[in-house]
Amino acid sequence: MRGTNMSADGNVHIPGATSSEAPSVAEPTQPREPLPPKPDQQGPEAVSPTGTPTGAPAHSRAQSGAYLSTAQGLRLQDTDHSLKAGRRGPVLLQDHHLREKITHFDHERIPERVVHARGAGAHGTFRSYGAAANISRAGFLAKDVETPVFVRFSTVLGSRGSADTVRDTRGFATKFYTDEGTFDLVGNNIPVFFIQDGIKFPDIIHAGKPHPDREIPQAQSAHDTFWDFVSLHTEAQAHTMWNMSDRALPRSYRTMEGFGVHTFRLVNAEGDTVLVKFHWKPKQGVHSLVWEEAQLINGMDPDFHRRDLADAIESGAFPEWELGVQVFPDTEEEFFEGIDLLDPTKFVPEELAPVQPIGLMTLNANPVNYFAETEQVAFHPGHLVPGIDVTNDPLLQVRLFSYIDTQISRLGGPNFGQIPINRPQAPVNDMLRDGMHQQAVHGGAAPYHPNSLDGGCPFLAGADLSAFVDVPEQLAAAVKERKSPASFDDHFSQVRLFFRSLSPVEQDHVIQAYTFELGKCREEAIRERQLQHLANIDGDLCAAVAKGLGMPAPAATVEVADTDPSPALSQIGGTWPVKGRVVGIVADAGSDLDAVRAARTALDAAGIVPLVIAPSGGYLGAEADGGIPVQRTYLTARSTEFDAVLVAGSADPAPDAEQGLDAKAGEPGASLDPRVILLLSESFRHAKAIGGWGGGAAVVDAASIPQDAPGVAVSDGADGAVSRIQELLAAHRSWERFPASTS
Ligand code: HDE
Repeated sequence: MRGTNMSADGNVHIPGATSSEAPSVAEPTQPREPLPPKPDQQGPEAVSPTGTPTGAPAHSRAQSGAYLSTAQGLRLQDTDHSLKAGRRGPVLLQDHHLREKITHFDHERIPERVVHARGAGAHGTFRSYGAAANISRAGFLAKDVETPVFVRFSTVLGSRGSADTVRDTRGFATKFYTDEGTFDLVGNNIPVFFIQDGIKFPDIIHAGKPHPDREIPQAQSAHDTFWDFVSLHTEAQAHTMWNMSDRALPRSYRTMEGFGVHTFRLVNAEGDTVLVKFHWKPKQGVHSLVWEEAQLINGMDPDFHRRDLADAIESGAFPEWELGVQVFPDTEEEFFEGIDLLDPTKFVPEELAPVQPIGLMTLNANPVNYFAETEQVAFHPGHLVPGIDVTNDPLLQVRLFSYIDTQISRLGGPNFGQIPINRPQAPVNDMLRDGMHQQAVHGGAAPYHPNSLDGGCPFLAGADLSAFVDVPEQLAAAVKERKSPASFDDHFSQVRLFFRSLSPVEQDHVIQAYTFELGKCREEAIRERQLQHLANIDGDLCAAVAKGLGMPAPAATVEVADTDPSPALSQIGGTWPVKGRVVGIVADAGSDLDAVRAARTALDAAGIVPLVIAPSGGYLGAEADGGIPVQRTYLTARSTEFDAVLVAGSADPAPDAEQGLDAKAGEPGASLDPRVILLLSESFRHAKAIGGWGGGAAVVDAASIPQDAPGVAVSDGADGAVSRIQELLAAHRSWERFPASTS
């Protein structure tokens, strides 16, 4: 196959194919049916608007026919000229094709989500281990049951077109299409939330969104209104600290944990209940970007996370998460080890309640159409199934009002559940009727209950027939008032716990993040107010941030309880699978091409994507003789795209290195290409693995990278460097390269 997706010498697959067939240079003129979806793609299951299997292939909803038509199926002979009164005359109102085409175009946009507007989705399956079958009667949690899922990951603050790698919380929303109805687990990648009561959600979001006058900054928390609110509103300090940590800069959606945040109530077949917190544990490990890298990516590839997810699935590196639960006794006070389970600003350390795995989710197909699936998917925490119920967490309670409501304005009416991606895969017989965009054709005369005219249908089921039965709950005698329980008043102890549980390098990142964000606030009063909270959380943290801001560090004003650290909160110190990571190989015509070829094959075999970076595009070596296709040139490559870099060439300046047209170009006569030096120095700074052989050693030296530095693997041959680079990748980064200031 031609092109840079497939090498001429083998089967190394480079993801990112644009369509299911490689295009020809000449415009095709032979009529034919639309191309099928790409092999990695899958549409929503082909069920009817009321959940009945149609037996049709999922792709049956795509368009068919070889000829261009109107929306009514009328074939067209011309779509490039409007119907005019004379070639130089005005356009005629009569032009039905023009009016249909333009009118539809004018209405292509729908309102973006008010939060979580930017996202990426994927299809997959969830296979239950059966480990939760004794605590929940949910059918999809029984042993070995497989349930189709659709997941949408998102940022919170940015608009739909904003960049992926901003500092922010990520949404992690999963739709389980179970036989008993759809269950939505609408979580985040951070286990705590900014507010304890949903009535404040508009306040925190208004504070985080761009300023209302200039509408800046986009997708950022580093501005005055955000810090104004969180510093006046101390319950936000917990989530704010998580947002200042590496968790807010995930390397990939694939390397994020997910959390249901709230406590849920599970009920089993006997009616026994437990309280649980849901966790998604990525098999790929929890990994993050470093701040400078994240900022560079926002310019180099604002779609970084979206692309990474799609590429991984296309490459067969299917992302996997284990669903797990922390289980707590369902006691009257709803506390566990002194932690109020109804307070969503608190988490339960895993050392106190281990996460018990209950199933495995695998994402194995990309959507066919972004708008139809990822944009139109509608989640709702109130989409529950028998065996899973809500608690009285006041944040969750308000969410139960919000999510249906928002879909009505976003998706244009109350029938959003009939949009293909939202259709349940269980029979729907709901007595809800009519409304905008109704797609069902309801039969019968009596959409009410009870009736005799439709033979009494639909009937009510009991728990034995999978009906949802609200868990009866005894409520204590209480006063109606706008107040929170006293246990919600501790706003600092878990923030301290979180900070003190991190490794020194992670603590450094937190300090740098606070310093950066507060440094971007214009108002000194806000910085001062936030520093006071940091003083109450941790004196060393406060002192380090104050130093960076050039302000005095205040003394603590609040007594905060010390708790044991939770080592499980640190992301550093393990090894993880390397499938789906990206390695750049710098090579040129003078490189040992057999060694480059062998390195590509070895990396590909390990599930790693090898991208060859060369002075110019095309092939290294003659294409006809099995030349190696080049995926990036020195001009188009940037370190941010790679998890590790191998240097297999001399990095002589490329033909365009001295033209001065590119800010990265160097001085005339330089002995090495400045873009390669930049690539290596950035990779080194971002604690990425660097390897090389042959001429590579000299290039590493020229980039002022000590060959004996941690995470640098220069060896005589390709084999050694390639295997060492895989070991280094498994640890994600070589953090030990730089001493942490807090160690
Ligand atoms: Fe959401 N949230 N939220 N939220 N949320 C929405 O619903 C809302 C909260 C979360 O990929 C909206 O369909 C309120 C917590 C995710 O489509 C909206 C409150 C958590 C997504 C809404 C919260 C979340 C949303 C916007 C406080 C983590 C994206 C569009 C009471 C557990 C889902 C939409 C997707 C989306 C309201 C708090 C997670 C406006 C009122 C806590 C992952 O309904």
